[in-house]
Amino acid sequence: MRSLAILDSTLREGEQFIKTYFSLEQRVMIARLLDRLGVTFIEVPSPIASPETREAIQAICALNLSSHVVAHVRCVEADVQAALDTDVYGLNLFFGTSQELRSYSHGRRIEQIATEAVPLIRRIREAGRYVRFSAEDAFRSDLVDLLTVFDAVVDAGVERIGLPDTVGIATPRQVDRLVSLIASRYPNVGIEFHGHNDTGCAIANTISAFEAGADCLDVTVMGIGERNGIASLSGIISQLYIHYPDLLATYDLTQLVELDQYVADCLNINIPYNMPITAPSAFTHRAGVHTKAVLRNPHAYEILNPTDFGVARHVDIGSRFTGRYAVGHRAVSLGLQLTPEELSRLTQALKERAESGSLSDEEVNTFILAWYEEKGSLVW
Ligand code: HCA
Ligand code: CU
Repeated sequence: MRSLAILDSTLREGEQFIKTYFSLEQRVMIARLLDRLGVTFIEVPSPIASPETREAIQAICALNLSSHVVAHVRCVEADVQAALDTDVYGLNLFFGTSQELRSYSHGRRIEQIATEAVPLIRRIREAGRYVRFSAEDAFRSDLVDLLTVFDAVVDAGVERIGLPDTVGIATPRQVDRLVSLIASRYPNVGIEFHGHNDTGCAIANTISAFEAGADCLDVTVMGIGERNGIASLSGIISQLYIHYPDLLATYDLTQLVELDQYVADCLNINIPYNMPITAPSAFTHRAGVHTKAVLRNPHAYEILNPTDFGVARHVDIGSRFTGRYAVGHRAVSLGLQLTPEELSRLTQALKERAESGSLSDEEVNTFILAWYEEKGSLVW
């Protein structure tokens, strides 16, 4: 079986999201929750960012988690030294290789990038730490430039090379091609993929990278990050759960909802309505056609079993699209016996009532009970 590492970057990329500010206590709590879930890597910012950040990194390292703590650092002597002076497991180096970043960000030529990165990689290896090198903006980089840099850093001893789609420009097919090419050229190092969501392709691109040979996938909780973020942890987990369940054997998936909710609370936001698995409506069924089938067998419209994630399925019957079968089911759960003819009339009445606005579960129950009593008074 292939192995796969999930790298969660909520504490690094996630802090680059406009709404994020994590206190020390929150950073530590997020690391604990990620560890409980079972991610392989927890990425933290460079300790050079601030004394508070350094303190948080050390506090997280002191937890002795099973997840490996890796610091995201520029290929700069001072940054590397600061990270080596902490107890992190490893260093995730990055250097922009595209024309855009070389012109407007750091101003280096390709040869200079390799020359500056190589001694730092050697140093990190000599210090006995894990090291990964990412070519920032890989998908807008010239292929020859990319290979020039990767040849040098692989030779210097990196354990993984990173292919970030920094601006979210790639299509799943482009990701497949580049990752396949890099995987066949460097069979002895791992490949990490980091996909931004500017065009909504982050999850698709990240899965495409895995299928093409990447062995480390970057995510953040709810996909938070720079601009509109990267692939979400729950999105990647949902795909793996369906297509590669063995890779999640060591994960405790029941932690996911608590983790997303915790980070949402830190940010003072709701979990987005379309978040895989953790959205409040992720397991809610509404239309009559759906609810009928789901009540017979959830598998009809569900590919993820909510109980595996510690959450409950919800069958909504308070809309104008409600159906007889689901309404009958609810009536039975309320202890009512209805004839087929009564059930048809009740369903019709409920649909008419819902034309002026959907009803909550409680409102539906009240409506059904009131309708039943009314019917009784008409009968008796
Ligand atoms: C950044 C850019 C980065 C780095 C990813 C990586 C990106 O915010 O510094 O190190 O692999 O998207 O390129 O997040
Ligand atoms: Cu990024």
